[in-house]
Amino acid sequence: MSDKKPKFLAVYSALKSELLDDPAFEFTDNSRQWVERMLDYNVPGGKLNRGLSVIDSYKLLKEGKELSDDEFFLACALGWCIEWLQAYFLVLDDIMDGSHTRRGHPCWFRLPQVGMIAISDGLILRNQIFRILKKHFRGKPYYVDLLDLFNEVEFQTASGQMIDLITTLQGEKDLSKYSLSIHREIVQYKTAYYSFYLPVACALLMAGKNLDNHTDVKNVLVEMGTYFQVQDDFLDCFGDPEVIGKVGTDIEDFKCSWLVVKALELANEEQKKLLYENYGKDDRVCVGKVKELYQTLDIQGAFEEYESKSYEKIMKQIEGHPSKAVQAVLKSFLAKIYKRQK
Ligand code: DMA
Ligand code: MG
Ligand code: MG
Ligand code: MG
Repeated sequence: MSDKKPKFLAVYSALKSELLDDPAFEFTDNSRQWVERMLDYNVPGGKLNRGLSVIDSYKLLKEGKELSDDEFFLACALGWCIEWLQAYFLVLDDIMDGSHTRRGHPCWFRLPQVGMIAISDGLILRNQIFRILKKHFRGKPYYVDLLDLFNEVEFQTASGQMIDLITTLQGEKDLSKYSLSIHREIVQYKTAYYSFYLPVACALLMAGKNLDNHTDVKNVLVEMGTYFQVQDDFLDCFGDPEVIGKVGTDIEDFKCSWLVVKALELANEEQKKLLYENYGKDDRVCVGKVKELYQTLDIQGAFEEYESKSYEKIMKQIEGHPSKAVQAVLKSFLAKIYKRQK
């Protein structure tokens, strides 16, 4: 199905039209134009992996049976709810991280007319998820479970963002406090649940499954999500901005990134001192020194080792799963992200 993406994008247009005609709010031309521009700028421009994963997962769970038009639309709508959730978190994340670019364009809040209106837009994006769910899933037997799922995952992600941010306060006091276990906790919460567990959980609910019976799938997906965020940390420093569409800010922001944790592990006393003196400074020269140290310590090599070990570990976990259909879902996910450049 190579025409999946255009069909998925067509559902975006349909959902957007519905939201712009939401009878619960009296739109003016002005507010309607604002929301439309805000949506087009922030929702559809990413890789769409999370959204498309819902369709793929649902298909695999149906073991190859063709989806009806209705089923296809619903799987797309859930996929878009995840893309909306992601847009909401990214709009706010870019403010909090002081980022400049996203998906090859200035971050939404960097646009002169937008600024802190972006916070309001984030809230609108968040609320629209539940407008979409209400309109299309209210009558479904799994509606309550769907609401609960989105609420739980949003709570996990927001909590992850909080610890991502407050951990830097500790790092500023004593960088050597950063550890793999702190890093793991942050990335699990801020990234793994919404990016990996949520799409599959949506598909499971649509297929009439009870999520309580699928904690093993959840564990594999959380492991995959963790690996995905380590890649994100790596690309923040070593990725090509032209390819990833954003310029990294983790070093300037004092983030508890996988790279700095690894560097602390490998550095001698002198190199640690260099890190203490230059990490977390919004200064080109300091950032350059940190990057240079990463090269000296061959953090790139350490990452490659992590990447292949992690791949093997996840593959083993997947192959231990009793269902071939579930294995296929998980393997297709892993294949999509293994050695990704963006
Ligand atoms: C982002 O982590 C996590 C969420 C929930 C948006 P990040 O700040 O490393 O993401 P990015 O590198 O895309 O700004
Ligand atoms: Mg960020
Ligand atoms: Mg962030
Ligand atoms: Mg990042």
